[in-house]
Amino acid sequence: MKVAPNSSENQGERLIVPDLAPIRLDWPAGAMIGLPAKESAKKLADLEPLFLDRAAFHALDPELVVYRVRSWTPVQPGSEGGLFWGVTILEPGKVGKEYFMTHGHFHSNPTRAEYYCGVQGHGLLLRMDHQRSTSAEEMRSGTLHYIRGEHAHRVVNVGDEPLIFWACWGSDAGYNYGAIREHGFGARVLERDGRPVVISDE
Ligand code: PAN
Ligand code: ZN
Repeated sequence: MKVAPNSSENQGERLIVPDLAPIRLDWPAGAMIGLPAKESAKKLADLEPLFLDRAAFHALDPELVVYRVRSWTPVQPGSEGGLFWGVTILEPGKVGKEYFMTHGHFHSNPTRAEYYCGVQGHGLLLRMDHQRSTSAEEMRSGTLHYIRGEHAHRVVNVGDEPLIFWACWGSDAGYNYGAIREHGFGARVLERDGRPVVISDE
């Protein structure tokens, strides 16, 4: 709907000029239509130090795409007070007994929280504080997760179909991958007797 700037209904009002193209989401498919969404992919090779079973890791194709992230960043990364929007599509699979997972990160700015929202598949959201206390929470279609700014977060696909979740986070949240790359999380998710179990990694 367009409102004419000088119609009798809005005399004297200042109109906001829309500077962002409208977009549509295909929620269950993890698709964003009609915007300059960026897509990035993480391959096994990008996740090299994270998995427990080194031999199993090296037996797999390093070019295998483990997950894709589509994101919309309508303001500059790092600008204060803006919001980013994105979706992650995490493939099913395992390295040895360990399920495919995202790299995981702390936000550089620990005051910047995030929402995750599951739309397809079965996953576990791992959260970890700076004392390495780690918890796991089920993700399924319809689950909504509020992640505190100070908590590291990683998602593990424990199902047999792609796990799709949407996310909203601050444009000045930033990513700190280093601590996770070096020390991992306080727990891992492994398959035992056909079921996922969360085991301490301390
Ligand atoms: C998400 C993640 C996305 C991929 O958008 O960046 O799921 O996970 P990694 O960044 O750990 O590879 C998010 O948490 N943004 O802040
Ligand atoms: Zn995050």
